[in-house]
Amino acid sequence: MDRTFVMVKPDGVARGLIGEIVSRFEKKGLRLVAARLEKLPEKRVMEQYREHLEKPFFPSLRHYITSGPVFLMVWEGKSAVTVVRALVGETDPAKAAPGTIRGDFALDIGRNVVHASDSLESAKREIALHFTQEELCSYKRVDEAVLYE
Ligand code: IDP
Ligand code: MG
Repeated sequence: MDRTFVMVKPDGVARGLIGEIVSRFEKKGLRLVAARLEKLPEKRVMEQYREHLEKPFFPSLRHYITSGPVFLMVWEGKSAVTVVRALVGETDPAKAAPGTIRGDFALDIGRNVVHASDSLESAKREIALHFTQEELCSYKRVDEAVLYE
């Protein structure tokens, strides 16, 4: 079982897409382990996007991510990192396939609705950045007996 970090960005929250996005991961069979609605402090945004600090788009990314509340989540399941990235779609919504979250709900790379960890390593780092160990819930879905071989 892997864990991954997912965040509905301020545009997604403001557009009322939290439920739709949560629903897609639930239907896939993933298990929600933690969640919180929060306006991110600058410091955590810098940590979250540390690989992009020097990129030309970073100032606008930082401004946008702190412009309103985000919905932070941890999802767990078989190959969760890979599965969630596939459900989210490509970074640029213009290239994201229909059926993906970005493919279905976004137009602009700077307003692409959702973030998801890109590797197990970044998932581990991002989960620890936003959640304490105590906030990560341990339970089973009743359908897990038939979801897995
Ligand atoms: P990802 O979110 O698909 O992992 P990254 O390359 O890690 O994509 O970029 C992080 C975020 O930075 C993107 O989701 C997007 O919001 C923003 N971003 C990336 N590239 C650009 C760009 O060229 N212009 C504006 N924003 C960008
Ligand atoms: Mg990324």
